[in-house]
Amino acid sequence: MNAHDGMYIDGRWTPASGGDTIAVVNPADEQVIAHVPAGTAEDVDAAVRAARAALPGWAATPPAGRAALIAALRDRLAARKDEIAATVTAELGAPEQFAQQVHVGLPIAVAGSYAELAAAYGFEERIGNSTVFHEPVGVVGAITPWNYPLHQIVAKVAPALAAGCTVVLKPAEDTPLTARLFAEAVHEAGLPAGVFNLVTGLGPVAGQALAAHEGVDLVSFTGSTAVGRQIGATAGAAVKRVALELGGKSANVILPSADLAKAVAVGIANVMNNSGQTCSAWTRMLVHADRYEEAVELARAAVAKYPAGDRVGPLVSAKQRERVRGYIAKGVEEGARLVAGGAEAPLEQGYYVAPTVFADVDPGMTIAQEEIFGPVVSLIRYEDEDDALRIANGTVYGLAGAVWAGDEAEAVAFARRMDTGQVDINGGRFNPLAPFGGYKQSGVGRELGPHGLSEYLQTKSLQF
Ligand code: TXE
Repeated sequence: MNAHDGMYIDGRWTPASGGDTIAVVNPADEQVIAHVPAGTAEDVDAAVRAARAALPGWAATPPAGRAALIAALRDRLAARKDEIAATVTAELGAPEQFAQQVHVGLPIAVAGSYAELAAAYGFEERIGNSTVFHEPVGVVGAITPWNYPLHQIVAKVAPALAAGCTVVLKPAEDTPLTARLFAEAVHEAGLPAGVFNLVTGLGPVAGQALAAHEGVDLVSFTGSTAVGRQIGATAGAAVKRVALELGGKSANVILPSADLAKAVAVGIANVMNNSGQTCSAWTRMLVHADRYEEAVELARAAVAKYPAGDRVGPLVSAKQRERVRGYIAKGVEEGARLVAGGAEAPLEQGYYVAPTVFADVDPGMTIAQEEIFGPVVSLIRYEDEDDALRIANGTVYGLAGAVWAGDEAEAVAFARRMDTGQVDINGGRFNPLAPFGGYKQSGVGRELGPHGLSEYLQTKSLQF
């Protein structure tokens, strides 16, 4: 067996305990490109044992030592940037440039930020007559989705390592090849054996076993709300820490004073990126009634610049494509006006969905309430600011959002009233240190920056 056909456990490529494998499919041409082992509960157990054994040594490594190894990991990822980007393109279908810049560029920046934070973080503080130590939670079970295969891994593993935790990763079954390259980078960086372990496998088998394992102290999950609920319940019953990053239905609120053409163009691009498979995507565009038809025409023109194919890649799987097409059909059925796109397949081969814009979307419609996770934007009309706020806050989710206004202070005032974890003002700019995570049913906990690091810590206070 090729060493890399196994799992990465205790610093070694280890054969899986069972013979089952998972086929990895290129969603652009529907061809099988590889097989990976389908890990079992036994494999998960071996990985958790390795992580437990490595915990005391890693937790006791001074922060500067942990920082140096995270920096080495960042360097290894950067050195293999092209190969990782090509792998993301092959297993997710991401357009090449987007794979390079976002899928790989962003996690390299995040890994770099944790190399710095590990060294600089205040793991010890004085409060009155007490000394408070921020200590690692322990063994982390990380369960990641396929939509940003490398970023989702780095956003969990880098802060966990910075905190002094050890990790068992169960990546999504659709995109395990990027996860294997990450494990290779960990190995090349020289992290001690057992500090990071990888078990590929199916969610209900390997994922379930990891979430339920009594040797895991914290489960960090990103994925669907349905699975997140189950994981939260399991963790609650075992009284163990849990972090959940779930779905979103983010509002892009364009106030009357905004530059409408810019807001609509950037809003459409935001949802077309990654074919709409972004939990923070601004899928509901809220426009004042007076400028609504103008916005519809701008959206029609903007989406025409994003044809399915090179610009907008396929969805990750046939399952996701059918799900998204189902939502588009539902939108038509419930009476929304199709401005562009539709449920028909735009290309003969590959899991593509036509970039789609709906107008006359009522805030209560299914397409305005549920996460579609495809290149679909809904334009919703509002009458005044209070109405816009009611609509923006009127879903079970609260992950992200955007506000556009002529005056920044006006946009900020509106953003402060939104029930959501992150808001971009007049377009915003990605900040790898800003906390990311949900209000309401979008999740529990935060990722990125110092807030993301603190998720992996627990406090101990000594009184003098
Ligand atoms: O998610 P799953 P799916 C949303 C998005 C998408 C929908 C379905 O709306 O259309 O979820 O996607 C593992 N115990 N998001 O079906 O199943 C699984 O192996 C433990 C939003 O792909 O939740 C994978 O590693 N683990 C999102 C991970 O959970 C289990 C990103 C996510 O898969 C498990 C992805 C179980 N019982 C989808 N079942 C975001 N928030 O970014 C599955 N898994």
